[in-house]
Amino acid sequence: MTGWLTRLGLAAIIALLAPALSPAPSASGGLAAIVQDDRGKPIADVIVSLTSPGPAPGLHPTPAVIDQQNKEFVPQILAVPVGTSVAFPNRDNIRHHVYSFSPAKRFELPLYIGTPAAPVVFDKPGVVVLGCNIHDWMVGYVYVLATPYFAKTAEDGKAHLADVPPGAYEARVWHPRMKGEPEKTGKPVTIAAGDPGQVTFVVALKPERRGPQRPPYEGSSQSQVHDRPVKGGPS
Ligand SMILES: [Cu+2]
Repeated sequence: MTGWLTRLGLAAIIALLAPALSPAPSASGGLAAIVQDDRGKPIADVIVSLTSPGPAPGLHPTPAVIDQQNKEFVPQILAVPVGTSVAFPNRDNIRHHVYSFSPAKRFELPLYIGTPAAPVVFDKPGVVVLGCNIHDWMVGYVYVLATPYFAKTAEDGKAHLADVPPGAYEARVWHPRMKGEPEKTGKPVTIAAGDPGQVTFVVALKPERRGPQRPPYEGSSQSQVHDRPVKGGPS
């Protein structure tokens, strides 16, 4: 028993020391981004991304999750690299019916409780607007990027992009309610090893629409296919 405890203690000490013992990270840089409106108010949930004109960097997608919780998508805005599989577990005790008609990923997860059998693989860059066929107000976004370098701003409007190889990049921002195209937000930035660069974006958002809404169907005639089921009861 004592030996076991000693080993446990040793393991804990090693775990604590490991970050200090591990080799120094390879020379890479980072970028501190600040996103605010024209009055200097920070804007949260903005995706800041870096693209470079050079050879496409390797993407290392790791599985992600968007919950349905209290009849909302959580997180409401998720940025992922191309090739990411996203699971859509339903944490509510009512059924959801998640779908998207966006060109970057059309899919449908018919009425379900719990976790659908297969996650959805987001295999093309672009904005994927999520909806639920039962709950009109449920709207979410998967922003699929062809770059591994991106981050989402926190409540203070700040995002930090770490582990970016030094070089010349273009920084862009995206938010579902942003006025204008993300391509037009581009700012040239230079990432230097060990010296976090800084960039500030001033972004204008369209007013938030409250109340029941459906995600835009982007011109799809299929928008008529999903007639609303008759709503009844508390769902
Ligand atoms: Cu729903």
